[in-house]
Amino acid sequence: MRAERHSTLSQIVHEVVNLTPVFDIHTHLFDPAFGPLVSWGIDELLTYHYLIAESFRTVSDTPDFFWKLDQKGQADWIWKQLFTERSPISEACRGVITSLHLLGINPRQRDLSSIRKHFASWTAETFTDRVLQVAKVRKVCMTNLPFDDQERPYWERGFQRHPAFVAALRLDPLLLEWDRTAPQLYSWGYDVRADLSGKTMDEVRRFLADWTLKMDSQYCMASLPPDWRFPENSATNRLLQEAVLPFGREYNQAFAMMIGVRRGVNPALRMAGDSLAPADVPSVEALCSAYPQNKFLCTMLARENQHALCVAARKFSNLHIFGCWWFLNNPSLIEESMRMRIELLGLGVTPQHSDCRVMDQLGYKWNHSRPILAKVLAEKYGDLEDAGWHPSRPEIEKDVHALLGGELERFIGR
Ligand code: RAT
Ligand code: ZN
Repeated sequence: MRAERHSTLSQIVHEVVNLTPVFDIHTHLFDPAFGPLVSWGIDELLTYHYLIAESFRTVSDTPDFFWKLDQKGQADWIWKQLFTERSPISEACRGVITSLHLLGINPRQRDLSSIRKHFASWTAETFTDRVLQVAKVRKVCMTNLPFDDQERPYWERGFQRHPAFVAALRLDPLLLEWDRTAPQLYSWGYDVRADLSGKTMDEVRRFLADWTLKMDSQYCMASLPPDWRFPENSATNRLLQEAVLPFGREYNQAFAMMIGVRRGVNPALRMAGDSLAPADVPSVEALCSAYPQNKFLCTMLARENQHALCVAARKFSNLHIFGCWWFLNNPSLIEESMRMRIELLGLGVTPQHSDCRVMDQLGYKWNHSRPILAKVLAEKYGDLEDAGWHPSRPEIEKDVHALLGGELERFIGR
């Protein structure tokens, strides 16, 4: 009887998790209106930086030869190294296979040129709509960089926005490379100074407000190195405290922190050369405590930080934690962290985001994460049932909606 009840409940949970549309709160995807900046198709999938890093595990050469190839040549080489000379068993490799499968492309022949032909009939627009439908993603948050010379002109000109794509204002250059960013802001008409004196902070706030309105940004964000500390006297913290946080309070914009990346640990791998280290959770707690009127989102890259970060979120209602980021986006670690977060935080968390860079990846990332969420939730609802609480389907639907982006929308007030 108990086993039967659990299996019906588990079936309902799996169904609901599979059907609930997701708000994917952090990606590097672009609205199709960004034309050439939109990344999709098999060559982009194969040259994803996760796969570049893995492909160099298979050879002892330095990567120089690889960077001289055009993208098709790079994709051919990665396909050979990771898909034909050995089985594509890693999570990122499996992702390529799942992405193809979800698009109805059978990769069994192991023939890259015939796979390429399947993509020829799509445009960025039709492909985007197809992927959103297959992945059951209702809303995608981009990562938008006004400092980027390719991206900025689209915002300045304006464009017809796709209803599923929303923006997030990325601030890494502002917070981490002020020396280089100050002249750029100055040349755009903001009266800022390299030494942060004079009207600098007012002008940075004006810049943030202008771009938030231009993009209709949902929140602003930065990725911070593991050695970021708060409080501490640094240009990063001054800009944060005197510009970003006052702006956030005035415009009701949460500040998202992605902490723990060590950029360029192996520069020869270029974008694939970043690594990680444990970050400092007490700094996040100190920030949340010092600025109770600000809202903070946070994810950390190191597995070692996940427990303390959950505890921090229990202490500060202005802190919302999210995602299994990058090196944590693997089934074993996703399961561990989802279980821990739900046990410690209930539904007040966004357990996953995709971090997709290539449109096709939306299918695989959610296809791989949903069953894990369903497994963990089925277990938790089963335990609840044993304790005498019988969750109804509408209640489960409401909970899953919260976990798949709804709670984040509530938290940021959008
Ligand atoms: O996961 C990634 O693709 C990384 O390259 C980073 O972009 C990271 O997600 C970030 O937003 O900094
Ligand atoms: Zn990212």
